[in-house]
Order: sequence, then structure tokens, then C-alpha cells
Amino acid sequence: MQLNKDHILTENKKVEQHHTDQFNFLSGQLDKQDKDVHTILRKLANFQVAIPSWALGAGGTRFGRFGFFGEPASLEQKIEDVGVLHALTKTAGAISLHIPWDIPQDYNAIKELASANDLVFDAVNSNTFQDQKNAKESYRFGSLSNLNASVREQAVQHNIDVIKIGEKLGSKSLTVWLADGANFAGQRNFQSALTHTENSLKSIYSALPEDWKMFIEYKPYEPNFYSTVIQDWGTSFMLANACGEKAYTLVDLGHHLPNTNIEQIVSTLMLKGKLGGFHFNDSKYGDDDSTVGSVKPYALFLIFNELVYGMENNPQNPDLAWMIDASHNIKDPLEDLLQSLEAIQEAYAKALLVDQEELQAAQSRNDVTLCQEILQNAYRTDVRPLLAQARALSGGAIDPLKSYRSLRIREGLIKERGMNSVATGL
Ligand code: AOS
Ligand code: ZN
Ligand code: ZN
Repeated sequence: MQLNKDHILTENKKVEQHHTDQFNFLSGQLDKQDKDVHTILRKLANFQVAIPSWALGAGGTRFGRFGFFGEPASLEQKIEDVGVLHALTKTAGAISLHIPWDIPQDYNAIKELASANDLVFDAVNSNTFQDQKNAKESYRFGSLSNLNASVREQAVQHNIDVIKIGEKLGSKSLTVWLADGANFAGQRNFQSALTHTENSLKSIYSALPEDWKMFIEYKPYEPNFYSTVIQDWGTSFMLANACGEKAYTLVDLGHHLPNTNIEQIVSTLMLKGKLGGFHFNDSKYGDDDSTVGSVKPYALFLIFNELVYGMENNPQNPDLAWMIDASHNIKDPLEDLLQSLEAIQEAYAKALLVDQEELQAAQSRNDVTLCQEILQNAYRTDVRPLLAQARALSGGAIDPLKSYRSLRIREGLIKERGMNSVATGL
């Protein structure tokens, strides 16, 4: 199912007049506030977010999985789904693969398909949280942290294999998320688990190509409910420092205990030049994988405010790898991703509206009220016409979700793949 430009242009025609009115009104307002609309539009168009291969089918919980009709059953179909998202939004120009769920059969064909869909390969993800068929060792009691050297070696080797697969596709980074931890108090010696993990990560790091980065993701709990070896940003930061300059911390929004000040974490890591990757989602309780911006949009804006500050003021921090990390039951996954992409761009656009100089001046006068006003004024601006304009200028849809529905894309996918296709790797 490939969307062509005419489909999108026809859809845009239907809403063009309304959009133009909205956009002209907003850009007139922003002009009066001395905001550079063109620069904002350019930044929005350049902001590309990777889609993980596992977000395209319905996920599930241990209580069940309710598949979604027309799910992609192969890597090719996953790439086509991301192609649809990118054609509509022009902001999803990358796919992130998970190995072994997404091992390509024919590398050239996969690369050609990706480039036909205008996609590049983002970070590759290793998997040492599930036992693989025919594997010699089991990860039941951990992988990189395991007490048994031969389990650790298998897990290290898997990560090296993943790097090799990524190299063939043109990926430039490896994301390591470890499920390792303990379910019961007293089960593991914390110090030996951490030491083994550090040494294993160093072995993986030493196999990293010169122009690659390694992202170390942290998470406080789940699937282990008593302790997780890499539980927080501090542990990840420490391990990244121990590995070397190509290793970075990865922040996943769902991986924090309730009310954690994530914007402050982001700011600290960027100051130290160690924020490498970002996984977007939203949550009410834990790693809920809810649609980005659906529960705490103001928190997302505050995080973006720090990201924008860091991108402008911290040359010591590299460009970030942005990704949506969600996989949920119930909704059409593509519609969910369209909503997430919109929420990300919305928070970014609002953060770009914050007058950093004015904020700094208010901060230096300790004018607390004004500081808050500056942030809230930006947050309360309805920036959606900016997003639509940026998309339209790049050839995307003015209203991606409406177009998705009116072009009956899901119906087309069901026709092609059937009602009961099952996404691989879930
Ligand atoms: C797990 O909770 C992490 O968020 C991972 O980044 C990712 O979701 C996982 O590797 C996919 O199963
Ligand atoms: Zn994640
Ligand atoms: Zn997660």
C-alpha cells in the first residue's frame, strides 16, 4: 500500500481554505510577537522521529493480546506501514528494528524498499529479555549481568551480531535495554550484578564501529519487580561514562517513577553531553505506552523546553535519536502513531515559542511569576496550524488522521493482508 502524492494533494484540497485562514491568523499573531515563523517551520520539518517496528501491530499485556486487523506480518510490511506514516506526516522518516524479530532475509531488497519509502534505519535494538529458539543459554536469571560467564558471553555476542546487522542496513547506533534484575529481595548481589553488567557493556562497546553510538536505556521496574540493574538515569550515566565517549544515556518517558522531574534529568544529561536517545510515550502509572501527550501534555512541553534549550546551548551534546516507543492494545496502531507524532511536534513547536532571552532576564530578576507566564503563554498557543503548514510544505497531509481515514488506508491493508494477520515479534 503506497500512498502517492496525488492522494494527499486531493485530501489537502478539501481542507486547504480553512487551513490557510488558520495559518495566516496565527502567523500574523506570531509576527507581532517577533517570532520567526519560517525558522520554526524549518525546524518542525527537520524534526524526524523514528518508528519502532514493534509499534505497528497491537501489543498487549500478560492478560491477553487483541490483535488489530491488517497487522504487518513481515519486515517488508512494517516498512510499508512506516512509509504510510511518513508520507502523511513527513516527520517519521526512520524505522528502528528489533533483533531477532526483524532479521532481514534479503538486505538489498529491504534497503531498496526503505529508500522507496523515503526511510532510513535508526538505532537497532538487541533482545536479551527473551530466550531465543535453539539458544544454548537461558536469560531466566539475567543476561549481561548473569552470574554465569557463558550466559554473559552469549548476550554480548548477540549484541555484536545486532551491530553487524545494523551496519549492513546503514544504522549508526545500538540501543541496549536490559530486563536484568531481581524479582525477590535477597535474590541477587547488587554489586556483582552491576559489575558484570559494566564489563559486558564494555565488551559490546569495544565492538562498536567508529561512527556508531551505544544508547543505554534505564527503567525502574518491570519485568523484574524488586530491582532492575540499570534502574535510573544515574546508573545509565555511570555505565555510559565507564564505556567511553560513544556511549550515551537513553531516556524513555515511561521509565520513571510517578512525578519524577524528567525535564531536569534531560537538562543535566545534555549539560554533560550524555543524552543520546529518547523514547516518547505517555503514562499514568508506569511504562504504560500510552499515546504521546495524551495524559501529561504540559510535562511533555516542559521536557521539550529543556531539549530545545539543550539543542541551542549544549554543543557538547550530539544530535539526538528520537523514537516513539509504544505498543498497545485496542486502537489502530497507525492512528495511535499519527496522534503521537502530532503531539511530539506540538510540544516541540510550543517550546520553540518560548522566548529564551526574556525567560533568562526574568530568571535573573527572580521574577518567578513572569517566568511562569512566559512558559504558559507559549504552551497556551494553539500551534496546530504551524504543524499543518510544515507538513503541507514538505508534501505531507494538512490533516494526517483525517486523510488516513478518508483514504481508507486500514481497509486497504486488511484487503491486502487479511483480517487475522499477526504482527511478528510480539
Ligand atoms: C522496554 O520497556 C523498553 O522501553 C524498550 O525500549 C523497548 O520497548 C523494548 O526493547 C521493545 O520490547
Ligand atoms: Zn523504550
Ligand atoms: Zn519501556
